[in-house]
Amino acid sequence: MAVLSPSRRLRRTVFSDGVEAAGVKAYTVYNHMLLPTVFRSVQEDYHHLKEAVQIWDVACERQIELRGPDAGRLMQMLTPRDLRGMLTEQCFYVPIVDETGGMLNDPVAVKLGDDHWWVSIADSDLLYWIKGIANGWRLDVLVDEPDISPLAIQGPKSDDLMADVFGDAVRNIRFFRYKKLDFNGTPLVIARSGYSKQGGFEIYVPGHDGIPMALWNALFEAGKKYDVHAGCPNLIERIEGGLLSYGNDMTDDNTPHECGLGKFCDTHDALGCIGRDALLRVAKEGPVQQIRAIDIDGPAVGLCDRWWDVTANGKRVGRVSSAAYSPDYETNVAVGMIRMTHWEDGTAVQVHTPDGVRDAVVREKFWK
Ligand code: THG
Repeated sequence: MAVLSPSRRLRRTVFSDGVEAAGVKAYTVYNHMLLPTVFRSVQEDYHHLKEAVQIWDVACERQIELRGPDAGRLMQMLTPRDLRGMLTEQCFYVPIVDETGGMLNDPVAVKLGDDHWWVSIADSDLLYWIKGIANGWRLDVLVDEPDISPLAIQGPKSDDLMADVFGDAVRNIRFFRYKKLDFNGTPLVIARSGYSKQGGFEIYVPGHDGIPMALWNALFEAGKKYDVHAGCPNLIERIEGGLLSYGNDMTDDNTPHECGLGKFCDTHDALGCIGRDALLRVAKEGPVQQIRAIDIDGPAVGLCDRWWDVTANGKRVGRVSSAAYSPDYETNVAVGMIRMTHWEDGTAVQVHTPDGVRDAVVREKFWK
């Protein structure tokens, strides 16, 4: 593929200077913003992520801020997950659905207070849907995209590195909780979360006063003894872990139940959720296709930049949307949407990759 032409529509991030100095080799575009995809190689980055600690520029996980007396009400209109028990200092992974129950995004919601939320979005223009609802319902809430950029610290040595910069208090942050901890006199929201299964944190970094690059540099300085490297969400590791990618693995054609996100839905109790009636209908019948792990035989497959048909006895039974060769599991790991006739663990299928048909096996569990 040819290179992308830079322009101001393809937004740089507050960490881009550091990412370039660290030798980024490839980017993708996510929420109209640069997202690194490779530093040394996808395989080298993968091994290092599982052994050490990495700093990720995930500024493209943009925040949508809801502020005002109706912020909580608006948040519940967006998702079938019941938010009533959610506390300040908690983060929730929340499917966002439209009036048909179709997935519009799968963000992390951060509750800063009853009247103050951040929605840390995946790759879709969710701001306009939320603004439309806020205005259409005449809600008393401000909706915008603040200058806040997540920086992820991921890998087994994350706790040690973060404790060196923020103190031992970081060690007590529980999964999907956050604390506000000081950096150079500014309190930063630091959550134990991130788009890998290797453990770590996400720091929500404000763009002002030189904080982003000062923090970036402080983390790299403290990280020398842990072999810290710049990294990014890793294709192989996230498929092994079954972390879904909106726009790749699911779209607005899919319900949360098809995506295996039924455990994040309490549709009956989510009063006010815009997709509630539609989801109550589909949840009663159950989905007829669902996200599955798929083990593809043979040598390393290429990048999946279009859906690959999945067939059985010549009949289409699904599609693969993400795939990569896993060095640790010595097979091609993949994510796909599979019809219920073939979604049982161990079902043999064929995957139609651009360089030929491969034998494959449907799995009920992901690798990690
Ligand atoms: N962190 C933050 N914002 C994000 C992402 C993130 N926005 C974009 C994208 N990632 C949103 N998608 C996901 C997908 C999976 C998870 C988080 C965001 C995730 N899932 C865990 C799992 O499936 O194992 C656990 C979820 C839970 O148990 O609550 O972490 O990564 N800030």
